[in-house]
Amino acid sequence: MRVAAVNDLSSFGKCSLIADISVLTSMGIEVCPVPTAVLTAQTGFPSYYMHDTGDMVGHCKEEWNKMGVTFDGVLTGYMPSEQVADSVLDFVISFAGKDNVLVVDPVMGDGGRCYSNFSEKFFTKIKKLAAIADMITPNLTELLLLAGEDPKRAELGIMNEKDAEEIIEIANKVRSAEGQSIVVTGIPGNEGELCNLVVYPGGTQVIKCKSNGKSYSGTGDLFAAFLLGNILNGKDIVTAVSKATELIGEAIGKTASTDRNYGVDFEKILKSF
Ligand code: PXL
Repeated sequence: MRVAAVNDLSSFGKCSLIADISVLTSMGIEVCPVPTAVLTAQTGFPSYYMHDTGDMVGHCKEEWNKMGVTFDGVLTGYMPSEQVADSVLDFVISFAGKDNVLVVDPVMGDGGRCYSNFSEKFFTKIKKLAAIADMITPNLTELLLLAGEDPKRAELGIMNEKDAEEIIEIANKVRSAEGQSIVVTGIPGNEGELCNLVVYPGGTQVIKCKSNGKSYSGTGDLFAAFLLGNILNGKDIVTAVSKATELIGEAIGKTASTDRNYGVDFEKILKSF
């Protein structure tokens, strides 16, 4: 099995390519990174430097087409600009198809707020990418953005069945095709619980894990990578979401830092998954 992981490389934050490469490699899956940017730390830190990788995504597309390589899965995450998002769309059109699995994590914001790279033009590209994906893994802020609703409503949580029904309704508005699955990640539940809500061709389900109520950097990336790995390893969507939810809960439980920017200590638990 081989996956193209289209994401940034951030030295601090335990996110993006670090998460993708660690998780998928530990599952016996080859990872070919497509670096969208290189950063000293993820953009939630008060200060960071971002190195522009130029048209690396475009060169990956051209060179890999010359090599005639194919992928069983394509995973996309953070993109720094509208221009890079455009190249990612080209890359995906070139390498994702009906014979492989495309997972799009529409990284745009969190906690009701958009990240600094967000613009209307950027949003247009992300919407195009999300529309052609087999699976998308937005957090609540990103789901609301994709549904054309106010992201500030991201204070929504799942405290009861009615809350879940409301989020399912929004997810169904975003779903581009009957065959598409949407996993809404990191929704706050009762007593610090973390909920992931999956809307898939066979139905809907809320899957929960224990948490300390903090929203750590990189958990969405770990989740998306482990979800794709499980799907490629033959698990059904509900089992894959359950296992990915368990991984995040365990990783949060083992995390020493209370500073969300440093991410979770997933290294401590990966070998037991
Ligand atoms: O985990 C999402 C993410 C990925 N990459 C970078 C980020 C963020 C979230 O802030 O800044 C560079």
